[in-house]
Amino acid sequence: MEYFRGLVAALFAACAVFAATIVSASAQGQLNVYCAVQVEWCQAIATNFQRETGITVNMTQKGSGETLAQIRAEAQNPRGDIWFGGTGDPHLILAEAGLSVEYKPAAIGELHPWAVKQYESAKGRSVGIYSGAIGFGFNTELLAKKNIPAPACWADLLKPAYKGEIQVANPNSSGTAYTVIATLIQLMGEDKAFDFLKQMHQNVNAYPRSGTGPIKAAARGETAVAVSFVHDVVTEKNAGFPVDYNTPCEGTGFEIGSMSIIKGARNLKQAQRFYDWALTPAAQKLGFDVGKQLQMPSNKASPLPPGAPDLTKIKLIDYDFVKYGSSTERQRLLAKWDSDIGALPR
Ligand code: S7P
Repeated sequence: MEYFRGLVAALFAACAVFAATIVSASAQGQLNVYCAVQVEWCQAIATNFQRETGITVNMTQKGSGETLAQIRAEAQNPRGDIWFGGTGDPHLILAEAGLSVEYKPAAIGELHPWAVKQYESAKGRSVGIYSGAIGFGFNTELLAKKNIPAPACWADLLKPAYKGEIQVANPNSSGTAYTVIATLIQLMGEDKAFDFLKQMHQNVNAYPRSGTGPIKAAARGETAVAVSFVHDVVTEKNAGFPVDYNTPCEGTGFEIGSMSIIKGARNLKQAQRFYDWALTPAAQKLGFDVGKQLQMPSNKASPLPPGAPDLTKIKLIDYDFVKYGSSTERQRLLAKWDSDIGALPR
């Protein structure tokens, strides 16, 4: 009987703790995060933020172009509270459309100038969380087997040796691929850039949906060359795949991976708390810790992850984020890509 009483008391105590946990979790509220980095990193921010704050995180992972399209489609009835990650241009488009809200993060004074530039370009409606450069990833074993040199310059991608050997993502869904197009235009001028893309089309075997699709395909030996962010190449290399990268000899573009609070966010306070948290060095380590993600973090106190491409050693163009982050320019270029490149036979 004594044993039975003890058991009942223990059960009551456990129920009370459980109920208190639920009350405290719901008291902290919830947060709906749209996440455009790789899924391991997305899961880590959800788990860690939830553990540290008691705020329940619901996370959806998608590419940059797809996230922009979703937020636009939901504008009358927003379901997301915050957009974390993805290339900076679509975040600027969101800001220009008035679909994100101003917020001055506590850490603004601790950020690299490029991250603050994103904040200023968006008139306070977005901020840089990381940066990375475009380059060429390649499968070293496949290239050796086929006796093809690793591409070192944009011009190399047009050579007959690469026929059917290259992948680059579709710019409609992928922020990475849009960055590639904007980069080529800034390097060569628009007409030459589209001529280049037309010629390169002869060598392209697929335009996957996701920006990391091409380098994952190269890692698996399904394509020899991937045009992608070079940090994504190192991630595959660290996972043991025979890949390496070069950055283009003519110069290359880069991203300011960004974050924005969605207009009409139902959980605004929680979104602001996440915004501040995501800019701390402790949170900025998570991408590397869990998914070996190797972007350059935006907080000056966050160290460059070991093995990450050093942007100061890459020939970067003076990327015009405002121009290529304007919705008219983006829509015009995507329509042109669809008609001039996407519609070409293969
Ligand atoms: O892996 C991380 C990363 O390269 O992915 C983001 C990218 O925009 C999302 O993929 P999409 O190209 O499919 O949009 C980059 O911001 C990030 O560095």
